[in-house]
Amino acid sequence: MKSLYSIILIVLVAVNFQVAKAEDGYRLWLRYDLVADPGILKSYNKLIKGWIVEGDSPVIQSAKKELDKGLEGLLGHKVQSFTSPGGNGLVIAGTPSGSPVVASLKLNDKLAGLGQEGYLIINTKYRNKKVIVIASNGDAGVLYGVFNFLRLLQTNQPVKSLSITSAPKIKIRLLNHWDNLDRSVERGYAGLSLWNWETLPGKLDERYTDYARANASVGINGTVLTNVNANALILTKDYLLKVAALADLFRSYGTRVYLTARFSAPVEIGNLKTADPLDPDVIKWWKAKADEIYSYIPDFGGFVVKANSEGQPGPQDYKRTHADGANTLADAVGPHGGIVMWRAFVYDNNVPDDRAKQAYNEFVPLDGKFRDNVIIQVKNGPVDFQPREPFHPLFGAMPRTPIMPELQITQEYLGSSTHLVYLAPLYEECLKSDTYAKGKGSFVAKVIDGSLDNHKLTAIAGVANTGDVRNWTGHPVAQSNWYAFGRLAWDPYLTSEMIADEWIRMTFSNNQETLRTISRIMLDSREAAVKYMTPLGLHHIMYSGHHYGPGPWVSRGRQDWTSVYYHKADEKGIGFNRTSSGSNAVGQYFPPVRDLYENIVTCPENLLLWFHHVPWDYKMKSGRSLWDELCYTYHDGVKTVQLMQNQWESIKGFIDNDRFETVKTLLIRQERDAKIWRDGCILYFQTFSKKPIPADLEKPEHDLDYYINHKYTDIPGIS
Ligand code: GCV
Repeated sequence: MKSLYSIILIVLVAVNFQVAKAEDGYRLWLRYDLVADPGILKSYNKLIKGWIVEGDSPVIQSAKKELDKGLEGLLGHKVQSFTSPGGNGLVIAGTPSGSPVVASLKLNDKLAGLGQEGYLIINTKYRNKKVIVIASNGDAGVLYGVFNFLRLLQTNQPVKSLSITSAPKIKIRLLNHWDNLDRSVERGYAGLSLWNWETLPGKLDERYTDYARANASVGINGTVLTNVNANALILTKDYLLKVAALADLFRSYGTRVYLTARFSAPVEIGNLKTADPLDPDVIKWWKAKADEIYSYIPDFGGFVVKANSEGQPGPQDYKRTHADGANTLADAVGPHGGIVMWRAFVYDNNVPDDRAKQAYNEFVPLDGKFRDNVIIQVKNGPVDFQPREPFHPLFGAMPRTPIMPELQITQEYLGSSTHLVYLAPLYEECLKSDTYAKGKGSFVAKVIDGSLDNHKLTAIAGVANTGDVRNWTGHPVAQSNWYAFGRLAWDPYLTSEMIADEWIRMTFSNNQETLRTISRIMLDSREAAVKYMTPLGLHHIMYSGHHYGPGPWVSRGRQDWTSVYYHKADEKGIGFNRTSSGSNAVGQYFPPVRDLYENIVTCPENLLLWFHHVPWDYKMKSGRSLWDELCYTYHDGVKTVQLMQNQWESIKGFIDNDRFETVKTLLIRQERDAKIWRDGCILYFQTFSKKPIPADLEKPEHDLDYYINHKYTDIPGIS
């Protein structure tokens, strides 16, 4: 018996070593390695004998290439392509208008309502032969269907009786790159910008194609190439020709290009004396600029604009409203089919009101005043991409204006590319929040997919975490945030668990134990980060420059950029009173959300200090005092990171050594820096609470000064 066990063990180890190949992360989740399970591989090889993709458009060419490459890798041999169907086991992909074979299948009824990007994947018969059909009304849908089909194989799903229909719930699904023309990336932690402006338009790096493939594989259909802190030069001819070269390439993957527009461009590059959006010359200039852009890029998507925010120019410089500004640009791109995404991330230190309230105050009175091709881009929460925020009160509050969410994929406030933090739970928390704008069930997801207020223009943006490092995102697991954003943009009703499951299978392994372990780590990681950084509703208490480490003591400079403005710790307690007796930010939410937050008893404890200034002795639901709860929660966060390390260790040998070691090393750093957050914050807040750290908790290794003066030497993006 004992020897039987040994044989089984040897076989298992051998199988695992076979999959544990060298891996640098470049292939992302599109690895297409041979299906490891022999039974599953056999069943796929039995069902898939060849493929036929009819149509000549560049997007269909991309679909062909992907299917060819994917099948060869996954099935372990070149899978024949056919020009006409004959035998069993063909994968047929195309549109009724571009593919006579697909047309003859008479799928029009089934395809109705799926639009140009939706698709179906079914097992059916063609001239009495068993086939798998991937069909769409549009070429992009065929490409998305091909990626979905390959995902089924990558994740080892049965493909014998498929009946899949899928269509995006949100029309425009974008990455926003905060990339500068000198290739630095604002809040980027993965090297330089992907866009090599010096070598464009002549040289088209292979990375551009792989970037487009990765986006298309999750249904991202647009990319904003430049930083919202915009440089007007991008709108000059030389740069536009470079942009056009990228647009030509991305087009073959169904991806449109967008740019950020600097509001003062008419002055900076147009030699006008003003950028007043109602000035006739300015209006003329934007129209001419739009005509020029469309002459190079016929399917240019439009502009994103950050105006009158953090020092950026805007219409208010001329005593005009955000609507005046947005409409002038919208009128310029509108005739060409372009849109304007106007950001609501506006706040001003000179405005005495709570920063969290300012966007709502500014934008709600403008509801209904924007052109039809304007959409308001709103961050998920009212402050700024914090580890946890309540949903932004603008969701649901402007029923006559399309609203799109802006999520952050790059981990500006969540440990950059050093901490393992899977962000899908953060995105999901926002999307599934009930705004009650039209009664129960008015989820943020319904606001943004247009169903709540019947809007046709729908969009979603994610601030990219990509750069030119070999594995694209720095931390190997940060790739999952790019993936998760795309999947949720396609369908905001998916769950974090489902998305993690797919991503892990494609990126690491289909082995059940490995899958369970990595999934557990990922799903717990966001809450862990919240706990060791900003528990119980604390926010904006990071170091002021780099945002990586703690800085609750930051009190100098512009007050809405300090930490003391947000935590308001004093001898009595801690937290920002945003109830009706304080800033009344709660008043911006619809009842009963407003009442829920207003009342300290019903306010969720994970947002308590966001909405309330709470006495140190306040009794929490656990029975502990607020002070003790704060200490325990900080410690829980660090403990979870320690657990994550042990869990990660348990998959050694079950995945490739390269990525195993990279993540292991980063988790050690994450634990070290989570302790810095924990101990720095506890020691600082203790100067107000004057209470002891609970006896059973580990004591800080250093004194407060150490944490205040701490410098990081090994964190990307910080020097
Ligand atoms: C692009 C925060 C970030 C800035 C960013 C800004 C924005 O303030 O720290 O780097 O600027 O948000 O979203 O406009």
